[in-house]
Formats: sequence, C-alpha cells, structure tokens
Amino acid sequence: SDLEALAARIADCTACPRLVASRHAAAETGPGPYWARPVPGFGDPGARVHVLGLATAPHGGNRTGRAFTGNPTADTLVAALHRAGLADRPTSRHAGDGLRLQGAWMASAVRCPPPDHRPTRAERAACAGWLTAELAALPDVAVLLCLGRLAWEAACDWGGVRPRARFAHGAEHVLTGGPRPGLRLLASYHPSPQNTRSRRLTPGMLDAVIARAVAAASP
Ligand code: DU
Ligand code: SF4
Repeated sequence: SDLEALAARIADCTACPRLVASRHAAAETGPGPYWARPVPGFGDPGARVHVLGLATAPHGGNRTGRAFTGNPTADTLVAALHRAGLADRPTSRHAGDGLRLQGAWMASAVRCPPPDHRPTRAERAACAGWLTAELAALPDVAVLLCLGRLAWEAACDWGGVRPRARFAHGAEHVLTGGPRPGLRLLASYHPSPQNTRSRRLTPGMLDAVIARAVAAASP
C-alpha cells in the first residue's frame, strides 16, 4: 500500500545528522535491541483522528520501532484510546503485540529522538514533509490531536498558522491554508508521567479531549 511504501521510505531517512547520531546514542544507553531508525506513523488507514506527538521517544518508539509504543506515555495514551473505542486493547508494549487502532492514527512531528526532546527548527522543517506525505495517504483525517505545547507549535508551523494559535489544553484551530486546509488542530496536555502523576492531565481530561476529537472528526 501507499502507507507501507511510505513507512519504508521514512525508516530510511537520514536527513538530520544530529538525530541520526542521537537515535543510535539512545540505543547505547538501554538494553537492546533498539529500532534506532525513524519511526513511521501507525494505525488505521481510515483514521479520522490523528494523534500527534512532538518527537519519537528515545526508549519508546526509538526502541520498539512503533509510534507511542513501549513507554509509560504510550500506555497512558493507548489506554485512553481504548476507552474511547479507538484501540483494541489498553496497552502498547512492542511492535509485535498485535495492537490495532480503529479510526485513529499515531505519529510524531519529528520521527527521530532529539537530545532533551528538543528538535531544532531545521529538524522540524526537515521532518514536516513526512507528516504531509502521511496525511496525503490518510484522506479521512479531520482532526490532529496535538499532545503538548511543542507538538501544537510544530503543527501550527507545519500548517502555516502565523502567528501561531495560543496553546491551551482544549485549544482548537482550523487550518485555512497549508498542506491540509480544513484540518482541525486540537491541543491536549501531553500524557507524560510527569503530567499524569501531578494530575495536570487526569484520565478524565484525556478522555474528554479525545471525545471532542472524535466528535469533531465525525462526518
Ligand atoms: O496488515 P494490516 O491489516 O494492513 O495491518 C498493518 C498494521 O497496521 C498492523 O500492525 C495493524 C495496523 N492497523 C491498525 O492498527 N488498524 C487498522 O485498521 C489496520 C491496520
Ligand atoms: Fe529524517 Fe525526520 Fe529523522 Fe530528520 S527527524 S532524519 S527528517 S525522519
């Protein structure tokens, strides 16, 4: 399929020298094996909701080779997707676990793990083309649910929103131009252990923002 061919091209990308180094450096710090290549998006080709992170997690996607897989953030997110009926199970542990999404897609704006989770402007610009290409192969996506301020800012920059729309949990902005006019950006706090432990983002808040994404994406 288009998406499979695209995934293979993404996984071969070496456009950002610093991130090629950091994906291998992360692999040296943990018990192997590590994917240590760019991580394509994952989910249902008929997805209406696209969940967007900022960048691949060094020991999550960079280890397992699948977006939002193999770390605590992944389990928080996929448990919520499961409660919403968008995932067939509440966990996302490894690429061979059989997880299937229905109506949802997950990817990061930057597909390699940047040092300190902070990609440069040039790295974000380099990887934006992969988001455009994946969305071109996901014709039913109507809502981009952006996890965290930095994912929101990356989505605004990718979507040509200038000045950027203000980030807040629950903020929305509909793109009027850029690669996908009409696409609705919806912001959530990031489901990181830090945000969930402090209850800055509660399960109820995550359920509510996912429900809003699903409702807004319904035909
Ligand atoms: O072989 P396949 O049914 O095309 O699935 C490929 C891949 O994508 C598999 O890892 C499951 C996932 N997937 C999904 O999560 N949801 C779908 O609706 C279709 C495929
Ligand atoms: Fe390629 Fe994106 Fe990784 Fe840069 S961050 S090397 S553009 S996949």
